[in-house]
Amino acid sequence: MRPPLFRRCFVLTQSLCQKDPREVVQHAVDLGVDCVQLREKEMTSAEMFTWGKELKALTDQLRIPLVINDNVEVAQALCARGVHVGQDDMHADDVRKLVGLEMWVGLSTHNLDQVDEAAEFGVDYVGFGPVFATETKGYSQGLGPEYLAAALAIARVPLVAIGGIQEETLRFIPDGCGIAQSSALCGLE
Ligand code: 3NM
Repeated sequence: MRPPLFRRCFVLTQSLCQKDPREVVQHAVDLGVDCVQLREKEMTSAEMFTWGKELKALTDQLRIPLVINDNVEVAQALCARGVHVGQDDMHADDVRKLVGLEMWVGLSTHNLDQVDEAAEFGVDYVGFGPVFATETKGYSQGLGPEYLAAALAIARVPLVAIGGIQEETLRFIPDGCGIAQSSALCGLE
């Protein structure tokens, strides 16, 4: 399998941050974050572009990639490193056709079939979750670390575990698996 593109992704939503999100990003990078995904489901494209432009300048300065959740147009306008889509967003195949080969395409997956088929869509990595229960997305139960290990075993592209990954749950994540975290990092003081 190809090596991971990043090891620890900060899934950033401005409204979840306890402090100025710019400071939170800086702090997260000091803790080892090597990718930021901008996930702003409530913002208009224009709002996302304005905020994303500022964030892009910051991530460029910090020399880490910026990935945009769901909005291909904003990702392209910002010259972001990648775009991440869910199962109900634009199909990963169509995203790839739009963005070409230079931009990363990431896809959220939630079961083994989705992990297996993702490679056919030419994605660069898959997110897999929720591994643990998480209030961020309203999941009261996670898929569990054993199912994560099964997903990792069949994945043909790098896999990033997501959902409820906190200090206490980190030790259940197998080697070779990237992680993506939202609340654990948005809550940084
Ligand atoms: N996607 P936290 S779980 C954005 O299962 C997201 O695909 C998930 O936030 C998936 O780190 C999730 O606070 C929430 O649990 C991640």
